[in-house]
Amino acid sequence: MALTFYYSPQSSASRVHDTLTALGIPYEEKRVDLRAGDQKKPEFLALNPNGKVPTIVLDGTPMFESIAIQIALGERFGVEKGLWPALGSPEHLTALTWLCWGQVTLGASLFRYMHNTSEWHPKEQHNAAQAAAALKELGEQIGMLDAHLKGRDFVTGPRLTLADIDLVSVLGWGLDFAKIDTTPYPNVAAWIARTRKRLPPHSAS
Ligand SMILES: N[C@@H](CCC(=O)N[C@@H](CS)C(=O)NCC(=O)O)C(=O)O
Repeated sequence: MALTFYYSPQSSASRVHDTLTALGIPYEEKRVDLRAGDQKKPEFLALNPNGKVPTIVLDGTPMFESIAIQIALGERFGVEKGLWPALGSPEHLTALTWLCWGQVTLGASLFRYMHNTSEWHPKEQHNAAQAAAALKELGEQIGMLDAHLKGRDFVTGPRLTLADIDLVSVLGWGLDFAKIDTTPYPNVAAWIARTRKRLPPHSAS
C-alpha cells in the first residue's frame, strides 16, 4: 500500500489528517503552500484539477474531496481498525448519513455564514440578512445533532467512527468561527470532548 497525503495546515485537510492519525496507517505527507499557489501548479492540478487540499494518492490513484477520501479510507482500512462499520450493518448506513450531513448540509450553512461575515471574503459581498439566516440554520442543525446524540456516545452508537472524527473537525471549526456557545447543546459539547480525547496529537493540522 502506498499513500501520499497533500495537505496544508489548518485547512479542510485537517479532518483527513485526523483520520489518518486515528487509523495509524503509514503514509507520506506533502505540504502544499496555498499562499504560494502550489495548488494551481500543473503538477498538482494533474492530481486534483480542482486545485485544493486535501488530495491523496492511494496506490497510484489520485483522489480529492475530503468526504470521498474519508469514505475510501474508512472502507479500505477502517473496518479492521474498528473505526468504520462493516458494509451491510445498520451502523454503516448511520455513519454515512452523519458524515455526509456534516460536510454537505452543515457545511453549506457554515460556508454561507463564512461568506457573509469573514475577512477572507470582500466586505462589499457581505450580507447581514444572509449571515443571520445562516446562523439560525446552524442553531437548528446543531440542535438536531444534539437530539440525535441523546443517549449515544457517538453518532452510530457506543463506538467511535470516522464519522465522529470528520464531523467534530467540521463542527469544531464552525463553532469557533461562528462563536456559537454550546451551552444549549450539552450532548454535542460532551460528544466533541469525548471524540477529541480519542484523537492522538498530530503535527500537520
Ligand atoms: N470540499 C473540499 C474543500 C477543499 C478546500 O476548499 N480546500 C481549501 C483549503 S480549506 C483549498 O485548498 N483552497 C485553496 C484554493 O482554493 O486555492 C474538501 O472537503 O476537500
